[in-house]
Amino acid sequence: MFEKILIANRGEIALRILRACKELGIATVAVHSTADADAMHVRLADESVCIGPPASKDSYLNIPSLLAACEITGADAVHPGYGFLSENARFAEILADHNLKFIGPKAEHIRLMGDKIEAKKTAKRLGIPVVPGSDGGVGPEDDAIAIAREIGFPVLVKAAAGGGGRGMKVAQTEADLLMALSTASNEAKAAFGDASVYLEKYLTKPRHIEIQVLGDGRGGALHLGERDCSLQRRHQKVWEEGPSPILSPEARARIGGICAKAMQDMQYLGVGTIEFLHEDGEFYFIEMNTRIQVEHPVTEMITDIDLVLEQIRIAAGGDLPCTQDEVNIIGHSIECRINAENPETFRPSPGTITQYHAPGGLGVRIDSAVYQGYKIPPYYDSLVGKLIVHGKNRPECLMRLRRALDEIVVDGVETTLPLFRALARESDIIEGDYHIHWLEQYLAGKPAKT
Ligand code: MV4
Repeated sequence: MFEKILIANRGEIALRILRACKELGIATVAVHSTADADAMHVRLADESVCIGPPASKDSYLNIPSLLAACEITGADAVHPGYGFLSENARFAEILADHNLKFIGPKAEHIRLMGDKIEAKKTAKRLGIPVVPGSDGGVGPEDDAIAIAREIGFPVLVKAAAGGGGRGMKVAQTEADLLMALSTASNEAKAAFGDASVYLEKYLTKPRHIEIQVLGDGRGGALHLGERDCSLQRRHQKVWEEGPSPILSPEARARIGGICAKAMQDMQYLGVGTIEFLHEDGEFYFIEMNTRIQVEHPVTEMITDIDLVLEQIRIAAGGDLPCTQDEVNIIGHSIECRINAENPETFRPSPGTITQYHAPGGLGVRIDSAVYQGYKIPPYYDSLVGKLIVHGKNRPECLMRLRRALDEIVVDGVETTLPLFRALARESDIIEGDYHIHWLEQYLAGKPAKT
């Protein structure tokens, strides 16, 4: 097992990783920018190193500074959390070159899944159902109109280097297609330095359902059920839950089995998420994420498997925690991402938290790194914390969620809590009747207060 882990992240996920390290008896090194000197992850770690000024590119993304921090403290492994360097294959390779363990998948798999065209080809080859589309990139030499006719309109132009909704354009008809291709390609070139684009059938009202997987890197792999992350705004997840309100145990076992088999075949190492769109009872692969995700607690609550702890154990060469037969989905869990933002305009609201009270009681979990008097800096994402609730079924989970949302206090900054208090009382939400456009339609129908 590792002796000392450097946590290359901040905020709630740094704290989450620290907790797993404590349980495993592993010493911890926090790194921080000058803006995060007062952060909770710095206080709770065994040691800390300041790695640069506030801007992420100069601190949390600064590879030479991180290597120096490992060297100074004698850390033998690095946990990247999510965001920042978590899906940077080059970082994983550089750590290996310095005899440091990257707590995450093999660099080749990170790189493969970072290219959405290659990821989709791999998924298809491994038997995962994919969205009908161009088999590979669509270049100037290709007859895009013929490909799109074959797929059927509307079609979606996606960037190979995109993901998370960046660089997408819908073409409703043939007349829109050439414009959509050039716009998407130019935007992709500007944003990612890679102009490659591909075409997919545009699904109009799907749900976003993702399967959690875990592999030992030697051909052993499990699936841990799904999370329904359809409630999003501008490609930012807002509310995640598991199991999906619309999936039967048979459908779960089927798609989960396909995903686990694919991960066995590629000898995947560590945690991963296979993202699907789901429409009319069918799953369509869109992307794979090779990191621990923000919403991982939903899966932890319904499987009782500590995903971050397992990430660390597996990176150190350990075995999977159980067999597929031993994975049981128990009850229901919902996570609300509480952001320091105006709940109507979503404008960030950094500043000092003047009053803070964490809710408690049966089935209530808070993953957060804030405290009363903490000043949320303006340089990073606006996540204040995650409220995660568990119940033996969805109605009980919603009941506990409403109670916890009424109890929590976060004053001094604006937060998205009022939005969650409203959502937890909406009939479509209570019935589980929503899709990827539901939240934006709901917000558009609720004019902002003057
Ligand atoms: C799609 C789609 C419809 N059809 N692909 C957006 C983020 C990226 N991961 C994939 N995305 C989409 N891909 C096809 N073929 C609709 C979206 C999409 C979306 C997906 C998941 C959650 C929210 C979304 C919001 C808008 C569009």
